[in-house]
Amino acid sequence: MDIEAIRKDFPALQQKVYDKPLIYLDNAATSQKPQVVIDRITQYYQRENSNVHRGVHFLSQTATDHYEATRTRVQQLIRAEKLHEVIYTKGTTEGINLVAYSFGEKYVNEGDEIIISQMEHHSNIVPWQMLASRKGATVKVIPMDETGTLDLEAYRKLLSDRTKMVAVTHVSNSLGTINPIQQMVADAHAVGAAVLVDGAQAAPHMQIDVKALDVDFYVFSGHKVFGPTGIGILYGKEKWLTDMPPYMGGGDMIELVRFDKTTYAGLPHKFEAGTPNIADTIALSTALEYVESVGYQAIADYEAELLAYGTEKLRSIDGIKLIGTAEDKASVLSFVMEGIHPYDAGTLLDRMGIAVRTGHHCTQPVMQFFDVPGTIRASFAFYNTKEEIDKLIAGLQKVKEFFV
Ligand code: C6P
Repeated sequence: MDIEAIRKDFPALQQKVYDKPLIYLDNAATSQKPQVVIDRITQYYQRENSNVHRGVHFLSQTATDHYEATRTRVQQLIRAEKLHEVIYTKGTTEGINLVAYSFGEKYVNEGDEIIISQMEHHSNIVPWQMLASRKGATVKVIPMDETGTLDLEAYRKLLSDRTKMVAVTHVSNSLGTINPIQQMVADAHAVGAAVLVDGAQAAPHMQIDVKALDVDFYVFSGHKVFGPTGIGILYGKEKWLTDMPPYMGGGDMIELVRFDKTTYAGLPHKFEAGTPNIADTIALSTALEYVESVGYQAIADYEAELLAYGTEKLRSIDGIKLIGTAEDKASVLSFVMEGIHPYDAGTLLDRMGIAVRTGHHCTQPVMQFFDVPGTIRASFAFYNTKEEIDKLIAGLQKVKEFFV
């Protein structure tokens, strides 16, 4: 990979903040966008702007073609069997809420159980709690150990014929842990439970194969895969989506509307009410094409190098404790500094031009488990470099000198 050439594709990486070259290490929150993605959005508004699925005129048909072409690209990328198993959402959060509501409405009843894990993002906790309280169901939690690895033995014990859904993250945003999804899916299916995988942090780092994983639902956000905000993907197996009720009512999701009875459109439109986010959906395809041109294997190899390098460097600083040391990890480094609040460290790093995220990262139960108020999190993308990690390490040394 020619990192210098790749970096030139990302205008945001060229800037200075506080007169220092920006070192962007907050990719788990959102990644930067290559110029081709920005250009694609502009092109849509300059020349193609019109509503989709509604007009017979040239612009509407052009927009519809481009908008639907993204679905085909996603289908091919994630190896979904059917095109209509790909549903557009606003992002991961909406995808999970859609499934929790709609799957829950159809399949979850009083006394049923939903299994999540201790390392879930709030987006994969709260919708299930809301469903459980609506239906009189129970949410059970798979525990993890001190390295941030799920206890699969405990998971198997939680599974029973009462389990209707297992909702688990593919990659933890605050620990970096990569969970053994294929195995977890097989275990869940053995008791007849469906599985939703939160792929928000996996999609930027690896090619997702929903067929090989055999997941029932898989969700991710465009903005973390170098695409725009406001567009996400929900993959669902046809057998579930067909029988699940719509999540929202409105235009584009209907077949016939009568005051006495309304019938719904087929998949995928049943789940896509209202004028969608057309420009960003189209530009998501450009983002995915860009990532594919860099190459998933090259990305994985390079990010593994960055992770190993960063881990070793961090370990060399006294008073730093890594949070999340599982064997299988994505390029996320979460840590605390003895005697220094993460927020203070983050604020000083910011003044050096280094963008990290500090706090609970929307995973309060993880912070509770490790008994920390929050962590400092450096999350790498394929455009980051070892030189940037060196600057982070030098920055952390300065933070230490400032406070100690
Ligand atoms: N995590 C982070 O800094 P949305 O906001 O819908 O695009 O994604 C929500 C979400 C769900 N699951 C996981 C594992 C996530 O990491 C996120 C988003 C960001 O870690 C913002 S809190």
